[in-house]
Amino acid sequence: MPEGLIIKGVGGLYQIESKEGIFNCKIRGIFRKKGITPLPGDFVEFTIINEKLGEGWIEEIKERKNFFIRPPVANVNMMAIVISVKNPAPDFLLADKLIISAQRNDIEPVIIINKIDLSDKESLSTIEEVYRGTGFTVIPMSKVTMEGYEELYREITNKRTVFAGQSGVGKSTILNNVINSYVMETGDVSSKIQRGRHTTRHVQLLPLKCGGYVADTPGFSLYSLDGIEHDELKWMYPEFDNLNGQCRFNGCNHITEPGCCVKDAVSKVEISKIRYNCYNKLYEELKEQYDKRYK
Ligand SMILES: Nc1nc2c(ncn2[C@@H]2O[C@H](COP(=O)(O)OP(=O)(O)O)[C@@H](O)[C@H]2O)c(=O)[nH]1
Ligand SMILES: [Mg+2]
Ligand SMILES: [Zn+2]
Repeated sequence: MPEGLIIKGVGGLYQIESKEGIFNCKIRGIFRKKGITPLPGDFVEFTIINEKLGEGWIEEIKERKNFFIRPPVANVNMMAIVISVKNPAPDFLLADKLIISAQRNDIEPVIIINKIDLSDKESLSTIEEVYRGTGFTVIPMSKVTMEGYEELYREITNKRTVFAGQSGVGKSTILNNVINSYVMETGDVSSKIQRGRHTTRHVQLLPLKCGGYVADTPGFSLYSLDGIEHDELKWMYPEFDNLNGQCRFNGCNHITEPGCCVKDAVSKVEISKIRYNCYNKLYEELKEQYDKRYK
């Protein structure tokens, strides 16, 4: 049976990219009965009804590595987390939530510091400093100087990437520039018209020239950290992980425990105070949820 990737779904019709070409497929009723809705990013098996018209049926949805409901997309393996140097000022807490969500879903985070044309070198390096210990890729970018675009393109090549971050940081601007420079022309032209209206709530995977896809979404933000326990949070901070086992107490959560090497590293400015403060806030949030659950 032919296999393919759903690149968009509108009104019960799913566009599938496959070795056999592009097909518009419906889904068998059995999926609806089971409450399964195919998502862009799903790998599927399908049967061809009409080769010429490119029509078919989705017969099977392969197991997902991850999926999101808002925006609806599956099997993401790269999340470009966008903050801007100013207008708006960086929301480090939201960035951490997104980074954690990415890590939990086995998605590689890449951090974009956008609008660097609006900042001096010093403010930029202060922000870069926050993520220095994480090991994540950080890309300073600007639509004015076009800095960072080549590097971003290298990072997202052969990946399925979503863009996430606070409103106004420049996600649509970056995505549009990426689409203009790096998305294959042979794609669906109607997608470009839709994009202009900025009203689409549908996700579309756009094929990159050198392989991979970017997801054109109405924006991806996240306000909760469902399903993570307070005492697991520390594993989501790679710069703490490096000091693993060096605290006085086994299982130290790096909050109020004495002899904590993480707090030590923060006071020596070896770990970013901003990251540590975000950790503290999120830890408190999760601890509160935990305490409520077990009261
Ligand atoms: N100075 C400057 N402005 C930018 C840059 N990128 C985006 N903007 C502006 O920031 C505003 C919000 O951008 P938009 O892409 O809509 O942000 P989104 O809400 O994250 O999708 C727009 O007025 C953009 O022109 C940049 O690199 N430098
Ligand atoms: Mg936008
Ligand atoms: Zn500790």
